[in-house]
Amino acid sequence: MLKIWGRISSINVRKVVLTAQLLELPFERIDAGREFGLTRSADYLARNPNALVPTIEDQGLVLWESNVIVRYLGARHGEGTLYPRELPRRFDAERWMDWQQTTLNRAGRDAFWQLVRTPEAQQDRPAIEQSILETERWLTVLDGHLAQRPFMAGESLTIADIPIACEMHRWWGLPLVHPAHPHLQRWYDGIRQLPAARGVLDLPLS
Ligand SMILES: N[C@@H](CCC(=O)N[C@@H](CS)C(=O)NCC(=O)O)C(=O)O
Repeated sequence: MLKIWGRISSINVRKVVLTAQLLELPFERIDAGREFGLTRSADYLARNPNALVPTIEDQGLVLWESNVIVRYLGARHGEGTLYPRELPRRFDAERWMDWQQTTLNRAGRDAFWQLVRTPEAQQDRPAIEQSILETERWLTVLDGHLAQRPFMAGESLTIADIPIACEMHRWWGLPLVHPAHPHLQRWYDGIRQLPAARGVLDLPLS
């Protein structure tokens, strides 16, 4: 059975759990990271020398890097559905996954860490404001993209939607006044209502 190491409070672990649930794969999740420790044990380091979560083991294959795990699970268990067969569509999806990690996540990190994981008296307001400014720029890009198509890479849900849905769960969970992005909201609501999103996109942030 697929094994997933990582605490569910991590956005990167949530991506993997959401993928497994969308693919209806049986899996075992082992809490690891932050308050759960384990990531510095010799066993864990042998699987993931970064001492970070998530890590998976599937049919003897050990993998880390959340978006790579999403790609792998899609390729192995969801070819033609979550993982597009046609190269133009597949790489369209791939592009948005890299964009999530390099652009959207980077923009939103400071606001998340400051507002959720930093005591109020120590919060860095200018860093929060900058993070909001940058993120809103990218949410406008997403809203325009989703005004033209139902899902990130076209007509149906693919691997591209997973990291971005997890990112939106985290961003829209922040105690901020959020400007409206109607197309992005419509897309996110559709994913959040899927049975596979339970225990992932309905969790409070911590
Ligand atoms: N690029 C990696 C980042 C992994 C990462 O930074 N994981 C964080 C949680 S989101 C972590 O392990 N933090 C330390 C901990 O939880 O102990 C991925 O996408 O998997």
